[in-house]
Amino acid sequence: MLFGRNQKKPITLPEKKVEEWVYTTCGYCSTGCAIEVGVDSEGRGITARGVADADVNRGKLCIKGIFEYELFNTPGRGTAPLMRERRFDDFKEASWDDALDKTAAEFKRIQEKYGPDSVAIVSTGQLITEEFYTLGKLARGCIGTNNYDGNTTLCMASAVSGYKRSFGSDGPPGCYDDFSHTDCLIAFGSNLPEQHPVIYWRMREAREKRNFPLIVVDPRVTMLAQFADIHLAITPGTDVVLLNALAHVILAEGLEDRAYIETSTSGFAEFEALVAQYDPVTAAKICGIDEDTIRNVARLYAKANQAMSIWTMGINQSTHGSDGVVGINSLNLITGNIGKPGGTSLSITGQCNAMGTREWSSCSGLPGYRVLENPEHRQEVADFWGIDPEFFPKQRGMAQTDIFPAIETGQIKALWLVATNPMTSMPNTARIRKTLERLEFMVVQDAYADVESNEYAHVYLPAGLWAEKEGVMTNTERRVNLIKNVCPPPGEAKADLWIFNQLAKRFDNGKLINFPESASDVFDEMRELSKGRFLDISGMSHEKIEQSRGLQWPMGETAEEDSARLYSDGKFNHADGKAKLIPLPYIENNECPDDDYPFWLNSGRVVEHFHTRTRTGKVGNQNKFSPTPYMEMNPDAARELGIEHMSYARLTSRRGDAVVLVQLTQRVPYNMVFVPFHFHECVNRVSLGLLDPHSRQPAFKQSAVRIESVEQQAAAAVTNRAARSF
Ligand SMILES: Nc1nc2c(c(=O)[nH]1)N[C@H]1C(S)=C(S)[C@@H](COP(=O)(O)OP(=O)(O)OC[C@H]3O[C@@H](n4cnc5c(=O)[nH]c(N)nc54)[C@H](O)[C@@H]3O)O[C@H]1N2
Ligand SMILES: Nc1nc2c(c(=O)[nH]1)N[C@H]1C(S)=C(S)[C@@H](COP(=O)(O)OP(=O)(O)OC[C@H]3O[C@@H](n4cnc5c(=O)[nH]c(N)nc54)[C@H](O)[C@@H]3O)O[C@H]1N2
Ligand code: SF4
Ligand SMILES: [Mo]
Repeated sequence: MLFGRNQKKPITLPEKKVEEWVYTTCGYCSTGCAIEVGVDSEGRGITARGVADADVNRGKLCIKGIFEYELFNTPGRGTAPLMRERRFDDFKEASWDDALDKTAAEFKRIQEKYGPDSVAIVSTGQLITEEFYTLGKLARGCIGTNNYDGNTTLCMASAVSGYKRSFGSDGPPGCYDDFSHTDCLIAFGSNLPEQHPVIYWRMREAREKRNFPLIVVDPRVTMLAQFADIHLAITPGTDVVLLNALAHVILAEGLEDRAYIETSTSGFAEFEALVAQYDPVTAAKICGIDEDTIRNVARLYAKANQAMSIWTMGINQSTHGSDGVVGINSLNLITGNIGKPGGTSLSITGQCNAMGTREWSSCSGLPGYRVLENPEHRQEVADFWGIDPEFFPKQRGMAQTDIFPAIETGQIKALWLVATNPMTSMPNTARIRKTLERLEFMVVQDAYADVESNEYAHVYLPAGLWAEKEGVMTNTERRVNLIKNVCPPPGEAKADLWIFNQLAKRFDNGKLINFPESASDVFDEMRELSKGRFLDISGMSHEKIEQSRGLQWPMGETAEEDSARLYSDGKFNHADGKAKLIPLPYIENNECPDDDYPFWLNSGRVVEHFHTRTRTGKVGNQNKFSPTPYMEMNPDAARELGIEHMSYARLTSRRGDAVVLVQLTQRVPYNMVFVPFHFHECVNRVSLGLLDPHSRQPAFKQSAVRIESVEQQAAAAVTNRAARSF
């Protein structure tokens, strides 16, 4: 018998008749890979490939991007507007006019009865930027509610808040090219190989060439941690303590960049006084990293010619999320590692266009990083749109995580969800259910009619997704890239831009404000509004963006090139031009394990699925690899509880319970379990989600549970329901 090579047949790809390749950008994660979709003679997307000369991905795609074109034909899509009088009645198909008339009429009725802010809008990080800008016009300029925010509060709010506190503005200062220049990298709470596979590939390639040390801070042994030189298995929620201790060692040993601190930062004295209290011995007791390792890492980082930090949800989703970001920024400020090749504080963004919503949606302010609190900003935008500035609120309204409690207390009576699925993604599902039942009126605007939150809607508006539409998105490294239209949305479904424009016509100010129909006309407005601002995009156009395979802001009108980095001149956006070093006292305020609930509950993601699986749950090549809700559990802990590998277990918290399949692995420590959050009626039935005081982001990664084994058959019934086989 022959083994090995001789026996292998060459791989053959099924012949596909591609007539045209259409340029797009991936609509899943924020890496921002450029994709070409192969379209056949009937205009159907039939295959895809990475764009070879796109700097971001250089021809690579991950498993989600490769099969994204299959979404055009997935079950569960909304193909007509739906309406019902009473919640839980059967939905009936409706015309667009009826659905939009009803929506506008109900918003107006409720606003008249309970005040303008009684209607809330919760949007997303997954629309196209031109759509975000248009939704902002509609929400701020026409509907006039102040309670308008996005699911980015679940995701990037801590990064935004931390950037603003340290540097005076949002906007990640670095780029992927920094991996090619760095001499040391720390990754905090970020599982790049699974969550940003192509950024990971860029990092790994750079590391193979230059062999810089990789330090991973994560309570789990993630795939990234497996490849690290040093893995710091931190006690959950205590990164701030580690960061204070690293700064302590750097200052105590004189390893800081004095010149940079003097010219480019303020607040050093207070910062130094605070970190003096966090010597490695004291810190080790709280954060669980031994004192010598803390010292070694501090020296390695500070002595590197240039060092960089990246982070994702392990930092942001904590009651100390914003402080964690500030701590990372301060580490880079005291070592002079901002705005230089290989030296940066780079938050790895989550959703494909979480950056676009921060820049242009007006969610927490006004477009182009303008704020409601600034009268000049209100005037500029009102003049540009042609409305009275008094129409705008004078300060920011509620964050997404405050909107839901305000529904509970009756302050908010109507809710419009745009491309977000809180029934699965918010903590404490039972509470969210009760909350949504209190609404007088709810609208869901989603690409999928079978999205769980739609159970509670009175009106459902079917939307196009990804390349069924057209426009730009901004990725983690501030790169604005283009999605071109591949095919129309299915049935009667419409692009979100069209839906916003039609709804605007039903409000008084919608007659004053111009709502262009094409994405490139909307882009022209954004370009105009961006002139001279930090996020200037006036030197870009859809054509230039496609030609360059994406351009990084700022790029002013006369600029010849885009900008790889921010703050390279050492000037920041606080009034004095300096970055702030902010002291961060640590107070333990999470729900920690105790005798009744002895395990940390950690949650996150797997590579195959995206969020609440409305999309990836229906793509064969994703769902088949990760079909069931499961839990990573340490074998030693399991043995003591009599729980076996591949058996079922019940997780119980103070909120509720969930049943999961047990995967025994040393990936998690003895007192922790990890559950992917992709499945409905699973981990978010038990999670708590205490809020960060600055960013209002929930601590999805820290709460406490107890665990017991469950009889096999009873469990299978529960998990099958959660896995919803499509
Ligand atoms: N395949 C896939 N990719 C995605 C997504 C997806 O759903 N699927 N979603 C996208 C989005 S929106 C986001 S926000 C990103 C998220 O990307 P990541 O943040 O990389 O992913 P998570 O799995 O949520 O969490 C990362 C790690 O945080 C660790 N962690 C938990 N607690 C702590 C702590 O106290 N300190 C530290 N240092 N670490 C901790 C967890 O153990 C986990 O390994 O992924 C994006 N990419
Ligand atoms: N326990 C736990 N919970 C978490 C997290 C965690 O780590 N642990 N992570 C949190 C994070 S970081 C995030 S970002 C959130 C994500 O939470 P969600 O935003 O609620 O989850 P998604 O499934 O991404 O929801 C997006 C919806 O938009 C729809 N959609 C996609 N494209 C379009 C479009 O172009 N137009 C319209 N109208 N609809 C579209 C999709 O079908 C889907 O229903 O979850 C959070 N929840
Ligand atoms: S890494 Fe992110 S952007 Fe790139 S193909 Fe995968 S999901 Fe899409
Ligand atoms: Mo996210």
